[in-house]
Amino acid sequence: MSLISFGSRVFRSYYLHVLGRRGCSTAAFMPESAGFDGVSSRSALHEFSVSNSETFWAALARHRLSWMSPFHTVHDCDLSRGRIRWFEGGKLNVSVNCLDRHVQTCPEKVALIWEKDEPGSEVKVTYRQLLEMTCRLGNLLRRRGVKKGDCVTIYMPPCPLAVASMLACARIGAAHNVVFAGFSADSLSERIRDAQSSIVITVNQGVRGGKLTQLKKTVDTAVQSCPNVRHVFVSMRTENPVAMTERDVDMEEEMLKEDAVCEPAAMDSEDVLFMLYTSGSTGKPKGLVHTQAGYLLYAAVTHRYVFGYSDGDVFGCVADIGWITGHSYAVYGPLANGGTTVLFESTPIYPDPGRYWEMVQRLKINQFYGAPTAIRLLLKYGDQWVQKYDRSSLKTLGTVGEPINTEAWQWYYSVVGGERCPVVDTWWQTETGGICIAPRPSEPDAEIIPGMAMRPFFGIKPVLMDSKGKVLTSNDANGALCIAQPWPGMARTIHNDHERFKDTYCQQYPGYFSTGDGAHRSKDGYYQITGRLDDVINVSGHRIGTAEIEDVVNQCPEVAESAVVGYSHDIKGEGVYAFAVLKKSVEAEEGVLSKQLKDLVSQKIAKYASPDCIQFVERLPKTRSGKIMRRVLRKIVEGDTSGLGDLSTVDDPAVIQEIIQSHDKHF
Ligand code: 6R9
Repeated sequence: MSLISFGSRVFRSYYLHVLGRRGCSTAAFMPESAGFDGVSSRSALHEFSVSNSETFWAALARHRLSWMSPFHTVHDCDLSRGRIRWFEGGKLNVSVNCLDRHVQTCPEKVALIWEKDEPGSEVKVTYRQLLEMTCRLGNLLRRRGVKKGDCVTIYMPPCPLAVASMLACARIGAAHNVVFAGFSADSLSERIRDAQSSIVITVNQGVRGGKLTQLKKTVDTAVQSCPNVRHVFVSMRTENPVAMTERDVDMEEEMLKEDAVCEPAAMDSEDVLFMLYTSGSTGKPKGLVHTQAGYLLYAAVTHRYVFGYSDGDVFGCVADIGWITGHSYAVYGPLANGGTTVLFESTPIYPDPGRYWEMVQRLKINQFYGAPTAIRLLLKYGDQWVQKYDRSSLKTLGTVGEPINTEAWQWYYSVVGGERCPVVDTWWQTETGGICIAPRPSEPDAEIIPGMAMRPFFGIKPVLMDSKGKVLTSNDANGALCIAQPWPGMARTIHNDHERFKDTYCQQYPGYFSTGDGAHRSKDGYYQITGRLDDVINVSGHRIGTAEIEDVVNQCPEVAESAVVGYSHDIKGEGVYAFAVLKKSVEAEEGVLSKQLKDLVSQKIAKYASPDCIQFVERLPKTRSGKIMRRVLRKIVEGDTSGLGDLSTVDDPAVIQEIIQSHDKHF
């Protein structure tokens, strides 16, 4: 029998417990707001939250978090200097908030459902079990010399021991640095060195889509150039042995020797909780730093209100824990709320394209949160893969990571959700810590426009800037999306590079947090993200978002997905170049289809937006988190294939070669 802890040595008896007992209280809609004068609607509450942010956030922080000592200052921020501090004076422990307080009220409630690669082999872990794993691991880390303020690197796929590792760091006051377990040895080693970790936690092998990956071997290679690494903790995901050295620690065996009780460290609100590396516009990845109280509070309240999460629900976020979405909505938000959260180890098409919906049926998932890229992929395979399964448990469908085109949105809403579930297109970033713009919360039947993130979350005040850095005050406007005042979940700095943090986020529009994204505010004041600003094309002086063109191209029934980039054009400044992937089994004459697509764009947007060139490709280059790498496509179009830039995040480098070859042949 396979167990919570890999390799079946630890916690065998836990499986004997009856799981899923309820009995935790159900909170009414934001009960904290009862004390806010004159607040009777969602929009009044939003208005209150931005105009009285101290009162608003203080009430939530007191209500939602358990403190060891109370904070004395709600916030002390100066965005222009990149100074962001929340809940100073307060002390708390994040693992106590995510575990101990729920163990007190409902110890046998399921905290984690580990959806392993093989369907039907899920493993459930209760709050009591997860606390015990966390404590044993916390004690082991302490014994191996990890102190408050150190940073532990975690290189693991989604699994209970990965979550326990994150929480064990939080328990003893160490920061964690989760590196997506698909990164290469070079990328891992760069991140370990930058984070100055002396401990790395990994598994012997990963299992994904029926294939094994040699994670321990990758760590072995990576740490060769990390002289600070003293120990590598290895847990056994599979039965296959791996070579162990003096430096390596058999994690599960050592955990058994540790006490199951571990004193939580009293942390200041602004102590570091974790860092997470993400790519910027330059080559070097940046380690964004999140701190304790503000991050946890923001993850918890956005999780509860954006998705309408209630006690007893099963939350299914399929993002990997190596990304911010996995941190905030597979781990911290749901656990802070005492929820049941799914850890998804597999892929959307393993063993077949029905995987998500079969899982929804089997685990009775109530909120499903995934990426548009996966929706577009599944849409290609047809409705039958969805309709085979009972999806009546679903209440809310979420998307994140990139703009969702209308066709994918409609398919998600109609076919997956049977027109019953609101689709929440959630906009946010590693930098923002949690969701900032989303259709919900709002009055239950408030409108949701396909492909629009719609409404700012409580405490978020979005503004659009014009090219001169002036705030655009009217509606029906396009501009650079900034956020006008700090919120608790925002990143505090870039590890070891506060200057870069200030330059990138605080100084472009002094006094505002600059997101790097473009957005449209509709006539009715709703927000739509148009894509990274570096993905906006200027054609003959007209600004056009690549996402807008893609949206139209994707509406063509033959097209599965597309990517549009700008390239330098003698006359127009920039031309429009589209890459299109056709649906399986489509047999169309490329010349005819190309003309059809160009006409469609002229018709739906404007003639200037019509692609100058359309290249049909088998696949698009993507990062491992599923983002299309338009930067690389732009270089290919411009013939600059020797300077493709940082490719460390590319999922499959062969795709790039395929596209270069077909580009050279045809254009
Ligand atoms: C959470 C996450 C952030 C960038 C962000 C934006 C894009 C995310 C989006 C979206 C349109 C949405 N993005 N959500 N674009 N609509 N709903 O993805 O974090 O990996 O840091 O990426 O992703 O461009 O700036 P991260």
